[in-house]
Amino acid sequence: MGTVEPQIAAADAKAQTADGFKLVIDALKLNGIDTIYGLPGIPITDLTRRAQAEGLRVLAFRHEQNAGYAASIAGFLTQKPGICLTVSAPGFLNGLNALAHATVNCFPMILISGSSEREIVDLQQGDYEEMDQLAIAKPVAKAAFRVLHAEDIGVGIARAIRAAVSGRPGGVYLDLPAKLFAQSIDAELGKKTLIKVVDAAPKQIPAPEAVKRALDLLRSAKKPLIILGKGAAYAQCDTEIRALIEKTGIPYLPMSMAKGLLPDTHEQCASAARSFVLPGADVVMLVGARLNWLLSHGKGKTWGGKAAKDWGGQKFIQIDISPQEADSNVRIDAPVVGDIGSCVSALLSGIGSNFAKPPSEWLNAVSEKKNANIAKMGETLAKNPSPMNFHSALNVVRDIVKANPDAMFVNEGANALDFARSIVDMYKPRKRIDVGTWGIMGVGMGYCVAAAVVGKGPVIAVEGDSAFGFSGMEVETICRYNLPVCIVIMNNNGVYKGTDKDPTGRDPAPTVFVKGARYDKLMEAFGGVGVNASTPAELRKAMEEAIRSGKPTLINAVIDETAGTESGRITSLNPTAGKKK
Ligand code: ADP
Ligand code: TPW
Ligand code: MG
Repeated sequence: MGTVEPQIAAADAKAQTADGFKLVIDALKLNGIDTIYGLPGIPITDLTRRAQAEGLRVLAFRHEQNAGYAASIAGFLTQKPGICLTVSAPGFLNGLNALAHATVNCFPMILISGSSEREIVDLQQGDYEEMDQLAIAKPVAKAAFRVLHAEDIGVGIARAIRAAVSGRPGGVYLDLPAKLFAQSIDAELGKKTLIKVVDAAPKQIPAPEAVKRALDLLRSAKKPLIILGKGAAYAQCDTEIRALIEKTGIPYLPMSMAKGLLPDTHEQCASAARSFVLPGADVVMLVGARLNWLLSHGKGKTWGGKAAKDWGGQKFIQIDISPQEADSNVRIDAPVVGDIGSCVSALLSGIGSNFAKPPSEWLNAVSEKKNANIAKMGETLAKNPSPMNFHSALNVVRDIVKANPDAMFVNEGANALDFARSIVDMYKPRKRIDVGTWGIMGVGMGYCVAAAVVGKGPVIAVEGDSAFGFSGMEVETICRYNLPVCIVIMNNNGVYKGTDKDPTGRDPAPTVFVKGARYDKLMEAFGGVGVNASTPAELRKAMEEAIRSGKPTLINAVIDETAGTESGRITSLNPTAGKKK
């Protein structure tokens, strides 16, 4: 027998080692992660290629922020951490916005960024894209880790997954320096270092006395109200939540991303009587919703308080996984800490089958108010003004969503958001995704990509023309992957309105854009379908065709530029010159 050919020996040796790239990919796969949202470049280009070769879906974006938003909402929709992959310094910073967004919204996400050489970064010797990314990520992440050695990749990914999805979900940063990827270790040894995370988001059972306290309070109520937040949507215990609402007979209010947990047309839905039920209720049960600005901090006139900072007379029950959430704005009389599935199940067993429905005076008053408001809205929607306004355009969207209840609905803008939220009914859980806790612009196209990839069905996006601009280039991504996304731009020539003027007459006003812009042409540039719609009939035809064909479509809906209001429905938060607080 001769000696082994040198090339074969080298190949054999190589076959028995695993490099950093492979270990990262294997660790993700081992934990059921099948999609990466990212943007390639040094040092992660090969990671994107090899992940694709190994069967992961790798969706490449035009800007990391949009990849990050996609990852964050994929986390919300699936309860698995959405993965965003970026290059170092600038790519990392572009992704960081989305990481902060994930943390603020309680979405599980992992931002994985390549980083430069530690020794050079730490001595600040000016490496390519040098930045201490770990330190920068920490304040906006739920947790942040760095892996320096190939044999620690398994632990690094396991810790990142656990941190992202356990307890209150959030954004996790994982720093992978360039040198890590090239490190090779024995393949068998490498395999043993990988961890398949067991029970990543353990159930958290509420204490029986907390459940009893909450039920006692609920039973004592004369005017009870339940508020469902996006935590309730995230928890994926839709049947239990529906049973809780229906067995108690209590009116409920869905926060925007909880719309559809029960159909918005449900008789107990009090959305159309919001300004009546909030100040009117005596006991309010919050299910996965924080008393932040979106609920006026639980106080002030919205809640029947005499002045802006006065508490109303309500008592609160709060179901939340975070033990620190209670009392963050007003007193919580009955906190129930645990995961929503376990908490709602515990409440349901306590309720049994003979819970006394709320007094009929309360229920009648709520439905009277609600019916009057719905009738009023019906009249407005039936009008057909020229040019088209938000109402007449959204009346069409409302019908299309009703006919396609499984479609994902993405929504951002100011007026484009506020009007759509109240006009477009949702019929199924986790179908509406929007600007979230920060009310940010820019989530639109990233959300569309993730919604199409995760939801596997049609996506309808209603976008303000300003909002769309933040992520508009991703229409190329939507066309490239041929996703069934129908984008409707509410084009009113600007931010809130298109009518502002520069008092000096020199420039366009800061809130206005090119008049009569044709966003539909942008879509055509990449092979998608572009339609300009000036009437509800044209809009309807184009949306129906988009849903039928499944082709990437952008409809430029021409909206009366005078129709909107400043800041949409949150005008009160907008400080204007000379305004007294
Ligand atoms: P919204 O904006 O819809 O009012 P928030 O984002 O303010 O909702 O609140 C969501 C809340 O839900 C957070 O306080 C979070 O801790 C909580 N939460 C998220 N997931 C769960 C879960 N699985 N079980 C219990 N609470 C959860
Ligand atoms: C990241 C401030 C809130 S709403 C909005 C801006 C710029 C755009 C409103 O115009 P649009 O909607 O989208 O055309 P419409 O229908 O009222 O005309 N930067 C970020 N987030 C926010 N929220 C802003 C700026 C803002
Ligand atoms: Mg606009």
